[in-house]
Amino acid sequence: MKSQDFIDLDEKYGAHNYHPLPVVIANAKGCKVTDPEGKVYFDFLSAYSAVNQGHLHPKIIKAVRDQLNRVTLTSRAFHNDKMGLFLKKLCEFTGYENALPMNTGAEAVETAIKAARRWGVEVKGVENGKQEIICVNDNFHGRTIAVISMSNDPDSTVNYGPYLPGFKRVPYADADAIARAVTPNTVAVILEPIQGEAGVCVPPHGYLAKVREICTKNKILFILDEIQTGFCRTGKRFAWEHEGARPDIMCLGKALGGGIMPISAIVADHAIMKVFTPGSHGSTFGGNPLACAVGIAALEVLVDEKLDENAERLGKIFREEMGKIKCPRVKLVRGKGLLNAVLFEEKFEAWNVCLALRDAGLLAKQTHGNIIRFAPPLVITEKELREAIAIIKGVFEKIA
Ligand code: IF1
Repeated sequence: MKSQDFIDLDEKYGAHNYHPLPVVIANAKGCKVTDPEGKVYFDFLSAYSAVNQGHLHPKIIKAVRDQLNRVTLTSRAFHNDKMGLFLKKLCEFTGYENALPMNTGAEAVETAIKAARRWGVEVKGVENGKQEIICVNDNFHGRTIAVISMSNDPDSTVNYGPYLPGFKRVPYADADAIARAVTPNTVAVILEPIQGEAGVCVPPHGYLAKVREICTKNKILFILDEIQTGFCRTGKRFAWEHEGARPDIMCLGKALGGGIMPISAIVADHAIMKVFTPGSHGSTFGGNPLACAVGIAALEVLVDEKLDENAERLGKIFREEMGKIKCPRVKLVRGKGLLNAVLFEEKFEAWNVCLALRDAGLLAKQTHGNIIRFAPPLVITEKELREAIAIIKGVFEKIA
């Protein structure tokens, strides 16, 4: 079968809830993927930062194989001999006292919302049903009904009502707007330290620290969605570290699964996590031994290979070299670490650029029409990165 045959199958049998770049991936290794015809591409999307450790990392694959010979699923009705080790590792990696494992990013966000609402009643003293959570414009936290109730993106919200009440939305990167939105019923503020889907929007330095301060002053939980920015992507283990603005709850996902399977979690200290009591929350698959074996290896790879330092160093090179490319349609290159985006002028259709990049051997995806996100696996070497930049340069300099 050829690429087109696979695309036709998706079109015929799938729901049409995506419009993918016409390319089929059949194999992958490290920062490269291969199509059924054998053409090799740089992967500059990394499954939206879920493969920070690179495709098929040997250490993570070994952990999977070993665990497959033992046990894969127990449910939480029983203990298993992997979950505790995973939670310990995750707590040590993040610097929090407790972790609660789920599967997808959206579930981690749901878990954080539930934790905050309970904490609001049981610790802060808000009347149940009156809890308010402040979120920000252009957020992306996932696809569930609760989560899209925070969104102002018509693509992900239209005709899915009724939406969940209890959210108040304010402009992003405006700490004063958050302060103004606070009421005695506010239990939490939730935001992304860098907005991924919005086009890699980096807020001005100091924003996160100010939000942290507002939350502390008003006894409000500061929740950061580090699902896309976390696990070394921005040059630190977590993006909040750039400002020392430690959140009360972190939502984690994507790269926690090492590119193998969906694994998510929230982390928080005991004073917050204690609101969960037996039966109050859970998941059939959350904390399963296969996921935990993967998670342990995924975290070890980040530490052993110093992927934070690699992202920091190569990110600087990337932005510097991209800045040198002569393309009058490019307005701005922005990002942190290896989470970067190129902004073309307003109304520019970047889809054709992504097609040209594909033909030249590099996969990237546009967002909002005129923005292309560049986020390779963090295991990419400087030599590979420079090869990739040469490909991008070749394509960009041909744009009329
Ligand atoms: C898709 C976007 C990126 C996320 C943050 C939670 C989640 C995500 C900050 C939910 C997920 C994914 C979802 C994926 C595409 C991708 C995405 F374009 F949709 F917005 F990365 F920018 N918080 N982001 O970025 O995690 O439940 O999906 O595990 O196709 O929806 P999930």
